[in-house]
Amino acid sequence: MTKLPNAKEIRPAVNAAGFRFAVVVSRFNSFITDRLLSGALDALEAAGAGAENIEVVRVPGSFEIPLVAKKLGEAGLADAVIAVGCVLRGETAHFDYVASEVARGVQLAQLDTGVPVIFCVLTCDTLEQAIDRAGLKGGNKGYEAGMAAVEMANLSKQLRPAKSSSVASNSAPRKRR
Ligand code: INI
Repeated sequence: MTKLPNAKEIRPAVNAAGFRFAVVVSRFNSFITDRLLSGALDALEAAGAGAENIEVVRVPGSFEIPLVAKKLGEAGLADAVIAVGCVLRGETAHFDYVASEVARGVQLAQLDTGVPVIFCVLTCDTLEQAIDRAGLKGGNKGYEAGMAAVEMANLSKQLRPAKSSSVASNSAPRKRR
């Protein structure tokens, strides 16, 4: 049981109305990424996002996702971006480079711009594993990503810096000089 039952908790709403979203989708492995995209769009629609507030941008491969996510964030075109890709392990080290760079780049994009970028890039050993995660057999990671985007858009709005500092209210009033 918690020792501080009255501690303040910031709970983001799961309501997408009024927010703008962008989905950056890799064409590489589109058999999988198209399904992840559908899942993400289903989630945004279920949460109340308007179609006119959703932008879908396609890129050649997962490696290209971070740059576009960053540009969307910088341009203020979205309250949250969803990065959709699928990297499948092949016989060479290419997988490792693409997988690690897209993860690193997506994290940098959101930290640099302050706009949440949801990581919906599958990194799988086999096509079978990707199929399992793209809603063809079980759950769709795209749907989860869509919901995460709605939550992060709300949370970011709630955590926007206030015009007058609320921290200051905890400290002694400053004397005028
Ligand atoms: N891109 C992917 O999204 N998934 C892959 O599995 C993949 N593999 O295996 O090569 C892949 N390669 C393309 C890469 O993302 C770039 O588009 C390409 O290297 C051009 O920069």
